[in-house]
Amino acid sequence: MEFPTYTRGRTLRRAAAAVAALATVTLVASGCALTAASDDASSGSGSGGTESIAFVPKQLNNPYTDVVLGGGESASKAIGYDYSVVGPLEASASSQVTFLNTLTQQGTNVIVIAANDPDAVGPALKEARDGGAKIVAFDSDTNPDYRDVFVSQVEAKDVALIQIRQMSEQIGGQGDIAILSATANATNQNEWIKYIQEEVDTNPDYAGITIVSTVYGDDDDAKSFQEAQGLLQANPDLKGIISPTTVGIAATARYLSTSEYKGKVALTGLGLPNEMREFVKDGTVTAFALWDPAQLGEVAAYAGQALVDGTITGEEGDTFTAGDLGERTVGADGIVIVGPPTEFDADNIDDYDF
Ligand code: RAM
Repeated sequence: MEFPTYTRGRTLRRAAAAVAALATVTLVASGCALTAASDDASSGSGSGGTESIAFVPKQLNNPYTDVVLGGGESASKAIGYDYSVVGPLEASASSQVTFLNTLTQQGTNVIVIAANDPDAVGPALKEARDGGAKIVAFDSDTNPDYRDVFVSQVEAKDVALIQIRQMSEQIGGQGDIAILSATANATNQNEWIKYIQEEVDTNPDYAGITIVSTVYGDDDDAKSFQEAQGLLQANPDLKGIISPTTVGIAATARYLSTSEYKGKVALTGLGLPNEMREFVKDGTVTAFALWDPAQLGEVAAYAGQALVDGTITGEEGDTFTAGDLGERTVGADGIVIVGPPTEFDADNIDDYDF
């Protein structure tokens, strides 16, 4: 499954936008002033009659986030909203609360949040909504009580099914495997892991597979690397690792690539093609999956606009147009699916640039 040609061109442009977003984020991080990093410093959030949209990712220093924000920024510009990004440098449960409080004080019209914890952000989001803000969750959902819609990359169960299938194919359906996740509270990670476990427990195709351990690299490169190393030390018979996080899979691949396990212990999960290319080419990784992260940011921005102008309220069946990406429908529980997932391997990885 590949993105159509028009999407490829857009992807390349978005990669450039992501670099710009990264530059912004780097400035913010190095200044240790984690405040709004607007495109145009003179256009404060919510000022001058222009609607404002603020993205609050799980953490700033994450290459995946940068690609999502590239899409969010270009769509925000297209709809004429003041765009900003604020967020923590690490993805701990309550790390986003102070940023949300500031956005509420500034009267931000749309808050787009990837939640580090479904409930820790609840009171701050409730206050934002009481002040009139629309809340779009993306990537990692909040408790549904605290947002208007959740823009989900792909159906959560499908994300899990791809990963366990790929793992099973790579280890011949037999053996002990482990999961190397992001943070322990992340809604998206926990949902995917739940469905992977459910498949292993109930699908006869996976009867020969046992998940022996789940560890957390906290979407921190060094910690993820150490956790990968620890998994192999603690489980000498391990046949494979599933890492449903771009940070985790890249760090695990780096560890495996120079270890005695290279080519012997399978690794799959969710990765950025640009970070995984060398490990596919050197034989550390056979196949992994992801969606187009920029589209996630784009659909989230358009969903925010549709909430502000009243096109949607978050009810099932509501529809809105996400720019060139076309019409999207709000499904059950206020979930909007971006899709589709793509599987990457040696044959197609050079076709992608994100
Ligand atoms: C990491 C984060 C993010 C997840 C991707 C696949 O960058 O954990 O939440 O969606 O991986």
